[in-house]
Amino acid sequence: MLKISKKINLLKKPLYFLILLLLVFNCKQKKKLEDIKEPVTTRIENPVIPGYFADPSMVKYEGKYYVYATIDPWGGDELAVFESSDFINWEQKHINWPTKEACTSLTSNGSMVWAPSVIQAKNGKFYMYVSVGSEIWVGESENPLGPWKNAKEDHSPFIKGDMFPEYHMIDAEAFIDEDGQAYLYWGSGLNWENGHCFIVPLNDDMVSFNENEIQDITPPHYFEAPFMLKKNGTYYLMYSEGKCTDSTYMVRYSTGNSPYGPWQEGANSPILSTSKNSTTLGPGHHTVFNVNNQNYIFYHRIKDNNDTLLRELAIDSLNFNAAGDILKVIPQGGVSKFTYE
Ligand code: FUB
Repeated sequence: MLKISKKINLLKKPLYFLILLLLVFNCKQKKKLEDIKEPVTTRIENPVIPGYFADPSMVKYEGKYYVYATIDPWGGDELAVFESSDFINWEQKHINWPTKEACTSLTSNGSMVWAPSVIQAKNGKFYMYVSVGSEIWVGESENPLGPWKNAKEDHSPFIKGDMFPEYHMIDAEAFIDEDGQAYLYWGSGLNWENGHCFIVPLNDDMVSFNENEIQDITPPHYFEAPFMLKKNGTYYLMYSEGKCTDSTYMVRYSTGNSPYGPWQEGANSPILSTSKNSTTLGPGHHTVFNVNNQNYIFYHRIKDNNDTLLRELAIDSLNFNAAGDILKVIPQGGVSKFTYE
């Protein structure tokens, strides 16, 4: 009996040895794989989101960034909407409103869904001001991804296309001042000329205003895409000049001491225009946001304008000098990665 079990043990020895060898090999392989670390992404590269999109607006909410943009060429039946927690990896989402179908009125033309501006108001809700059919519509939602609805009970446009027939009633942008007062800026020109910028203070509900309070506050060299930025008590009205289909498109700014101006064109304006090598072509219709005390300009640039207009989203740092002038943006192909704030 003893002899037999000894024999079996002898037979088992090489097997044990083989298993041991395999275990050691496996551990070494695992260690090797652990040593091959994933490359650490340290930059947000342009284009920020693959694909053809324009006129970006961005909100931050509960650890995520939400981007809303025009689908190129010339808008779609809906907006392009994206969600990200690091501004590098994006997931496309779909929201129920605005659609071309839901935002069509007796005063609309055939233009598609364009140029959103989304903002979170004092009441915590989100409001969207968006151009559809060359008029401005207002929507509201509890969450950046909806459900959204036309905030006007009669489902009519917020700014009708025929309000000022000599100008283009598009490109709305909301701004909430430090005292809590909200304003809406909007306006462009027709046939690429004579762009005008209008402002109206919004009522506390964010979805109504007094028509008698509308003012034309057009700053120097304005065409469209207003964006208001307030810093150290100065109001920086930023906007685009030129034709958004070619290299003449650029970002300018003027400063004033109230949301209404009066405006003086800023030093260094235009601050962002077509670069010498044209990698940045016709940049414009931007938004500005601040993360960890750094301002960023988030805009579109032309990728292709041969047969049709295809634009893509780009980001660069936006900086000021000691006198408060905005410095010219020299496109860097992106920015260093930032952490959510
Ligand atoms: O995307 C359509 C139009 O192009 C926008 O309304 C303009 O600002 C220009 O970017």
